[in-house]
Amino acid sequence: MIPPNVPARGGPGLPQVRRLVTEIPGPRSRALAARRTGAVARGVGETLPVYVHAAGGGVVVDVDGNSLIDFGSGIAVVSVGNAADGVVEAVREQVGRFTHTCFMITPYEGYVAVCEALNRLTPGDHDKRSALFNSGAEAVENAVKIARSATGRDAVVVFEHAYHGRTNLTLAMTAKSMPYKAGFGPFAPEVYRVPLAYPYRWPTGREHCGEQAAARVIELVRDEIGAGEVAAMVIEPIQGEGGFIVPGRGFLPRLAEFCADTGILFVADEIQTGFARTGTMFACEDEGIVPDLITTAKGIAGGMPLAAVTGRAEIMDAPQAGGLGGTYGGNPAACAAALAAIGLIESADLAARARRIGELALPRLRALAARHDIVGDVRGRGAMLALELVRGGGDTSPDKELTAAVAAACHRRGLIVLTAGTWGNVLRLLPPLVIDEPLLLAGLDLLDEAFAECAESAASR
Ligand code: PLZ
Repeated sequence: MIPPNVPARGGPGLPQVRRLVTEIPGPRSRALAARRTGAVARGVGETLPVYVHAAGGGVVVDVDGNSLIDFGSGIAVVSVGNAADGVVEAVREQVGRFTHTCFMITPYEGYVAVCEALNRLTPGDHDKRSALFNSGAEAVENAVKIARSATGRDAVVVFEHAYHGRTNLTLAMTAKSMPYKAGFGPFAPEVYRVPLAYPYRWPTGREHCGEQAAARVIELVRDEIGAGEVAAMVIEPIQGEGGFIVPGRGFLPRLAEFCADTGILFVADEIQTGFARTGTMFACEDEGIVPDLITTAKGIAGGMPLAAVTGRAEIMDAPQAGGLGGTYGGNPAACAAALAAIGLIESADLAARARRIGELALPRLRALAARHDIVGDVRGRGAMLALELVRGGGDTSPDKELTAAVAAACHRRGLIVLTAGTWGNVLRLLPPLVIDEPLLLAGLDLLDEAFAECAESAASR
């Protein structure tokens, strides 16, 4: 049943405005939350318990008829907008013909076409191959399988603050204990964690961070792990869940060069950064990196579950026939959605929109930081932006409680924002790339208000 005050359908036709008609969450959402408690396992997290009725462009409309501004995109997924017209039509057309056959049993064109698109769009003009999966974690797992098969080596190098997923191997690769890893071990072996070039917290300052961190990583890999044991170095070109940390310049190129010299495969996890989010099709293009393998998901398919591994043909073709796959990987509806979403990203030049979002938002965020010393760092690129919150008054210790309070103050005002970071002290902004400029600016105004409210109480503690 469609509740009163809510539109029948979502998509870009929804009024692009914030409109609050009840408190947040409203009564219908609260009733659903009560049902959830009795039905859904506690371990499945929740950021903002407004139950969604429809969404599109830059808004999410809840079951009470509130229209919220979306600075989360379902964690960087609906970059082309929720229920984008082309995506919805493509999925409808596909599921009207067939919903599933399993690509490994009787294949279909959509899967091949998505692989062709990935091979064309990912960095490097060498010969490439791709394989499709359902989730980001599954893509990362398969990248490791492929790297091990191609190199005959076991070890995997990952970084501080990394996030690669929640399956057993990817949890071993993920850094953060609470809530991701605690109680879920033992984890897969042969995963080694090394330092990340984290400019804001680099002991000798930002300037030499990239170079010094790379030197330290190389030393650890060469002397302690043993470069000849390492199949892959897996890195997010800008860390996602770890707090939108943009590695110090020079870090990625130096590591890519070291990997090339030592036969280690350089794997870019672009699951969160990919598909125009940071202002280029892939974030590693910013420093001219050409990864051996690249993992993608999220923004690839406008909200349908799809993920991929793409890479050098000789590496991708190393595993034996039948060694890669899964019942649903590259499901036809997800492939149809991906082809439509990729079409929109290219035809509407959403990379340029992402850069524009950064140009509009970064000065606003810097001004916010100038007003409130609890904002320790402003960072990000394109439409992947974050504020790192600290105690203030010269104390740069992370302030998780304050971050939660600011997020809650945004939520009460009808602005969906997410948090991130190993210490939970990063507020991150991931608007859909199609968001209207007035709506983006309205959201930034709400962020200012939320900070004004919370900074007062922070100052009085
Ligand atoms: N690699 C870089 O960002 C997913 C996870 C949210 P899946 N990030 C959001 C949560 O709390 O579970 C992610 C990522 C990077 C891998 C993944 C994993 O992708 O599709 O969630 O499996």
